[in-house]
Amino acid sequence: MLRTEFRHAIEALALAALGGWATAASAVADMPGGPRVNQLNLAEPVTQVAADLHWIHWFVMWVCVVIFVLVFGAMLYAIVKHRKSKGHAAAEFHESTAVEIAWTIVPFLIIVALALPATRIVVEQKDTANADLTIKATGYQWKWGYDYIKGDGEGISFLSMLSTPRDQIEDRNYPGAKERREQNPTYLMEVDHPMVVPVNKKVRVVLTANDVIHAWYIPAFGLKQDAIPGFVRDAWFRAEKVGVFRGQCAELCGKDHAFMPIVVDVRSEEDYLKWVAEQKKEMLAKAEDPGKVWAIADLEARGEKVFAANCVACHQANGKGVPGTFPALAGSKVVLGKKQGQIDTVLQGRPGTAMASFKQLSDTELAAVITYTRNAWGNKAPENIVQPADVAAERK
Ligand SMILES: [Cu+2]
Repeated sequence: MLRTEFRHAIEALALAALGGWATAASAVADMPGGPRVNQLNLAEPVTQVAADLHWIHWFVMWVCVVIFVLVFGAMLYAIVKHRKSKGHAAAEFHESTAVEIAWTIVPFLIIVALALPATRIVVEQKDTANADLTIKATGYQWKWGYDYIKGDGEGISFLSMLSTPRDQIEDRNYPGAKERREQNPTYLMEVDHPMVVPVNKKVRVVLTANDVIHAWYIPAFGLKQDAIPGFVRDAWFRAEKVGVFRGQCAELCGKDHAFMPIVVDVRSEEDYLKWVAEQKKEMLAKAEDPGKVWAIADLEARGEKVFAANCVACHQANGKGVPGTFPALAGSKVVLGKKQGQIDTVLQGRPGTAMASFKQLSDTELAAVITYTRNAWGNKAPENIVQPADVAAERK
């Protein structure tokens, strides 16, 4: 018995020593549109800017290598060739004008050689003029909102949220969660609605944020730009390949910073226009009458979905929250109290707490989710139904 345990321990040690790391890594597949297993270089470029960034990365790298070899080669040669044991004495001189001019001019020339191409690429990155399509990206804790504001698709607007199921993210209550997570090659890097753009078109991305600083980052596009509340920044890309490309929020933005991936679906011009037509049709169908009076069962069913998409990460599926961090909604004073109080909390957020404003959701969505919380988890609020008109009345 003890011998078996001993053997297992030895095996584990040997595996770790003999590349157990590589074996473990190979169980994970390359991510389509994301990093490859054991990828060492930068992401494969899909835009000219990304290709230029690759080039300058390796150019500077090789300049450093050449300087390194020259400087350390000369030092090593001097140390070995002129060592004291061979009878060499140190030369004593100072104020050598020739040397001083050389060590000023040579680094200056190196800096200029590095700065010229770098400047050209920075200027290229910042040139957002003459875009074919302009999309506003807004960072929220913790999702992205996309509004197509100019070009084909103008008027399309949606939220883009993590679509990895909670049962893969949390081990605790879900048998087999770990296995499902390992079999999902786009784990935490997938969204319900990706940004869709046409190939070979200049897309200008206008960035801002609703709460804290986020950053929009797609490595394959060579694009990374902070999204700052109260400010507007812009960037651009022209994707040269059809396909799906993935990135993540690149500015630490709170609890779920790791859970707001960015997915861009690059399509052929034709497929893009098809998508635009579909979206427009869907938007027309979805345009809800904000004056509609709903039945409570319909509001609850709708609200459960809104809760699962927007609230569950903090308040949890069982409505119990996370003690000490995120308040429970089951038995909550706000949820069981006057409806205006809860509508205000959801619309404005609670300054100084993690509760953000959810005013970007529609009146119907907010009415549905509030009604859901007032009737779920054994809650029996006296005012148990909130209609879209109630929410509209509280909006400022
Ligand atoms: Cu973020």
